[in-house]
Amino acid sequence: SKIPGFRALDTETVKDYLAERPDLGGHVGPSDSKDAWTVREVGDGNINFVYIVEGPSGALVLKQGLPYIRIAHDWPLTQERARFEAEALREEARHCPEHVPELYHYDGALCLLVMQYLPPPHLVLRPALTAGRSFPKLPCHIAHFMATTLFNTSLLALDSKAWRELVGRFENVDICRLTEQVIFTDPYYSAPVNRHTSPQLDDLAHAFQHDVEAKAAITALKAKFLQQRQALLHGDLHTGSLMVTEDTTYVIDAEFAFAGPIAFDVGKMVANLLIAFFAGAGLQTPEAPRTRQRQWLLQATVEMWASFVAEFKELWTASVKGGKPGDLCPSALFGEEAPAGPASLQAVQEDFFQGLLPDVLGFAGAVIIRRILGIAHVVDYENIQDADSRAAAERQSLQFARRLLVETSSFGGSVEAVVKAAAAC
Ligand code: ADP
Ligand code: SR1
Ligand code: MG
Ligand code: MG
Ligand code: MG
Repeated sequence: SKIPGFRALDTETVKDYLAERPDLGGHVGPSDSKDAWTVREVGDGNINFVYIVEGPSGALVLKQGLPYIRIAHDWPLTQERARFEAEALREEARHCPEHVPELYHYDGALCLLVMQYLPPPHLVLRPALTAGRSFPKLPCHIAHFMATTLFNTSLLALDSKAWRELVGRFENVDICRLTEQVIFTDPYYSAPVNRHTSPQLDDLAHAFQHDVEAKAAITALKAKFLQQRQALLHGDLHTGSLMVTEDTTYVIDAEFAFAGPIAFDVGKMVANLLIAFFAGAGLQTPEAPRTRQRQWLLQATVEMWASFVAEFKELWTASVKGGKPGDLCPSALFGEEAPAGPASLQAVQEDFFQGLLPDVLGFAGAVIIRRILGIAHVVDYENIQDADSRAAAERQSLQFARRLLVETSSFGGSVEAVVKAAAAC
C-alpha cells in the first residue's frame, strides 16, 4: 500500500521538488534557472523510475519507487526499498567509496533518492557487453567492491553487537521474498509469470519443472539464501547494476541489500559474465565475430574470482592482530579466547573459500536459469533477433547452468575448470 503523503513525480514536478531544496537543486543550478533545466526519465530497470536532471551548474539523478514495479503495475512492491537503497549506499560508501555513486538525499515519504549523476562515457555494463565491448579493469574493480563491502560487513570484521545491529537495519523482507520467488521458485514450476522462447525451449522449460535433481539443488540454495547471514550483500549485483567506463566502475541499484550468503553476490556476477559469454555466440556475425570479447569474458570471470579471494583474504589477515601464534583476532568469529596464529588462520581461510566456491557456482547456475525461464529476461539474449539463434544460445546456457547447479562438484572447486568447460560448449 501507498505511503501516506506519497505522490509520483514526473519530469515537471521533479524540477519543483529540487528547486524547493537549494542544497539539492544547487547541483544543477540556482532555482531561478529552473526553466532551463532538462529532465529525462531514463529508467531501464525492472522496478523504478530514474530521472536525470541537467542544468547550468551540473547534473544529478533522482530515483523514485512507485507502490508497484515498473514492468508490472499489478505487482505491488514495498516502497521501503528506497530506505534500504539509501542505507546500503551509505554502508557501501563507508567501505568502497570509489565504486559507489554519492548519495545526496533520501526522502522516505516520496520513496526517492537523489544521487551523483554518472555522465557519459559511463554506460550500463549489460548493454555495453551486448554491443561487444570489453572493460579490462572491471574484474579487479568488482572484486574490490565485493571484497571490501562483504568482508567489512561480515562477522570476520565486526563484533557481534555491531553485526546484529547491521542485520536488523536490513530486514529487507518483501524484496527478499521477491528474489525467493523469481530466482528460487518460479523457474521450477509453471508459474504464471514465467516466459521463455517458445516453442524452441518448451522441452527444456518442461524438463526443469520435473527435474528432481535441479529442484533439490535449488531448494538447498534457497535455504542458504534464507538462512545464511554472512555479510551485507548488494543483493542484485548483475551487469545491469554496473555503470562503467574504460577506467571507472560504479555499482548502482542497492535496493535489494540484505544480510545473506556472500556467495549470492559473487554468484550473480559470475552468472552475468557467463550470460554475456553464451549470448555472444548468438550475437556475433561472420562480419563481426565476438571471439576476443568472449575470451575476455571468461578470463574476466577467473580474474574476478581470484582477485576477490586474494583481497578478501588480505583484509582478513590484516584484521588479525599481530599474526603470531597465540595472538588474538578481534572479530566475533575469532573471539577474545580463540587463538588465531598464522597456521590456524590459513587453515580457516582455506576452508572458508573451499566452502564458498560451490555455492558461488550453484547460485550462478540458478541466476542463468531465471533469466531464461523466469519473468525477468535480459538484453544479452533478447537482442539476438533470430528466435532460433536466440534459443540455441539459451539452450546452451541452460544446459551449462544445470551443470553448475546440479553437478557443481564436477568442476573440482576451480573457476578455471568452469570457464574451460564453458569455452568447450
Ligand atoms: P531499477 O531499480 O529500476 O533497476 P536502477 O537503479 O538500476 O533502477 O537505474 C535504472 C537506470 O537508470 C540505470 O540502468 C541507468 O541507465 C540509470 N541510472 C541509475 N543511476 C544512475 C546514475 N547514478 N547516473 C546515471 N544513470 C543512472
Ligand atoms: C520481477 S523480477 C525483477 C528483477 O529485477 C531486479 O533487478 C531483480 O533482479 C529482480 O529479480
Ligand atoms: Mg537496476
Ligand atoms: Mg541476476
Ligand atoms: Mg533495482
